[in-house]
Amino acid sequence: MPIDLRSDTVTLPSPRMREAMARAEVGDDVFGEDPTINALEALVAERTGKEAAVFVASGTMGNLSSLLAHAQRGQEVILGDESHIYHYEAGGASALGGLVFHPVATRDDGVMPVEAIAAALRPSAEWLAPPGVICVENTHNRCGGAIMTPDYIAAVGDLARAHGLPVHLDGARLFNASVALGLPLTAWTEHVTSVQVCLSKGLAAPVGSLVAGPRAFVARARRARKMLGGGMRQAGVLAAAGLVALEDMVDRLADDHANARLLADGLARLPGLLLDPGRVATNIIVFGLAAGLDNAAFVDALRREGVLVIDLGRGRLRAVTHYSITADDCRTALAACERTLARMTATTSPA
Ligand code: TLP
Repeated sequence: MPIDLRSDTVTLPSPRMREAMARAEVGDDVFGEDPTINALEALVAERTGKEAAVFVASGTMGNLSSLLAHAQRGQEVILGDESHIYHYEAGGASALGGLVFHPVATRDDGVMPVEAIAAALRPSAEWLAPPGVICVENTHNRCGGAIMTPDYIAAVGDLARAHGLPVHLDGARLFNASVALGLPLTAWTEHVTSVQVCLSKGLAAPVGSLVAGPRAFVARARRARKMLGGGMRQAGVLAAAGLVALEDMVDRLADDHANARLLADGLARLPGLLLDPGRVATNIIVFGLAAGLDNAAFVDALRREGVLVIDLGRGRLRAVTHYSITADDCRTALAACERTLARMTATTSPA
């Protein structure tokens, strides 16, 4: 078995999840009659301090349903130019919702300065696409799992309120931020209109995300979910795994963070590898290679050593710790990185 550091999405369901899935009480969720889904939605609404929540198939569907519920065709989605919605969600909001992405420059620490967001809000004029929603992401995937502080999210919330706009939080890994800072989800969610949280990343459930927010918004998100083909029937078998994820898997994210620290500190010491370990705050490590070393060649050579990482493009590589990665795996992966880099450096240096 390779040491798979490509993503925390590769996590397999725990034995307790599989048992819960087999035993789950189910019904037709499109009729609102699946008791396990209803329980999961109620629990996530409570944890996020929102009026209601809806279970969706994926983080992508959760974000898209949210954007469709917040904004009208021809309106702008103000979002980070390094955000997941902008890079990796197949342009769904534009293709399916007629929304216009307005990307805002993101700093290396994942923050879009509030002044930059403010500058992106176009004034009212018949020739300008008006803003419809502001999106933030926490933790920040492409910026190395960086945590956005509650104060920052509050400042974005204040700006949005002043302009009468909703804020959507892509909280695919909000549980990581919560465990890392020892704060409840509400420390962030109280400042935003809606939030999407994933059960299928570090929490290791096989499928599913939830969107939470005000009751009227969630009703619109449910309609959008249906329109996208995401109205599921006896999906309580999936929600059952999600309930176990929330019970068993949240606190243990601290282990993933400790393993990421171990790996990051080791990687930062390797010649040819570029990483500021001080930037690593949760379970994601984004790093680079010194000039002259090829990222794709590194990923390939490391795969042959039994360690998988991914190339994010633009000179960045990513390693993610999760439920099936132990501290020993991190030590083994480090040794493999060291050997790989030593070989690559030997072949690129002049004879
Ligand atoms: N991210 C995945 C994939 O992009 C490959 C990963 O491996 O990190 N928001 C954020 C911040 C995410 O990181 C992801 C998944 C999503 C949304 C989308 O979730 P899914 O994959 O469930 O649609």
